[in-house]
Amino acid sequence: MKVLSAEFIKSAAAPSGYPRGQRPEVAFCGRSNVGKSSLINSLLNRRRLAQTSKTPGKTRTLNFFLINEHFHFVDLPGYGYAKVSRNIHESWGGMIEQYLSKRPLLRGAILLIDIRHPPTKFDRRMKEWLDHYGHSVALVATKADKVGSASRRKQLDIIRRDLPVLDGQSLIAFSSSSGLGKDRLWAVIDQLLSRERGTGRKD
Ligand SMILES: Nc1nc2c(ncn2[C@@H]2O[C@H](COP(=O)(O)OP(=O)(O)OP(=O)(O)O)[C@@H](O)[C@H]2O)c(=O)[nH]1
Ligand SMILES: [Mg+2]
Repeated sequence: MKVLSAEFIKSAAAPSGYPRGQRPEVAFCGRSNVGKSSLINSLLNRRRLAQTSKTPGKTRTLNFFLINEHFHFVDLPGYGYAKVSRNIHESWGGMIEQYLSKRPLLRGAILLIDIRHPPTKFDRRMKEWLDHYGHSVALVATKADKVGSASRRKQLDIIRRDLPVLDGQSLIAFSSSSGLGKDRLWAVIDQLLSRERGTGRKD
């Protein structure tokens, strides 16, 4: 995919704030600090379009980006970060769930897992939930620059087994710092975007 234009459109906490129109969307989800916003910047060749931080909990609402005037990327708030209050945590969960369950324009969800750690119960629950609702899902193992190639293979096997990654779902080792996995992930996103609306979805 050649990125000709990429811009931040809006932030939203509820469906009334989602962008209007019929542009297809791809959403990025995963634990706080796993690298969702960094991955979006890396895919779009922009350093600071999506805001990133060393501290988990940076992205707190749904952030919509318009790419090539044609489709949206949706940067979702992270889940599973223990230090936010229970209340906030629940409202984040609600925000993510509401979006993922009620957005007909959603063509696919990219679920990010940190390559250095086995999937958590939150990751497994998220994956189960996405599969249950019949979403097209692709898995990305982030921060691949932080492990050597032997360990990378081993960790990918663990993720594939524990999540689990089903037949037909991609699992891509990715690094926002080195660009590893970028072309493969764009190919997957291209495919998701070219699909007809709502194939296989259970609403
Ligand atoms: N080495 C390395 N660091 C990364 C990579 N991706 C993200 N990081 C770092 O991980 C931290 C978190 O990145 P973010 O992109 O803000 O993570 P996020 O998933 O958007 O986090 P929330 O918005 O809190 O949910 C930042 O310090 C990034 O620089 C990567 O591929 N390699
Ligand atoms: Mg973020």
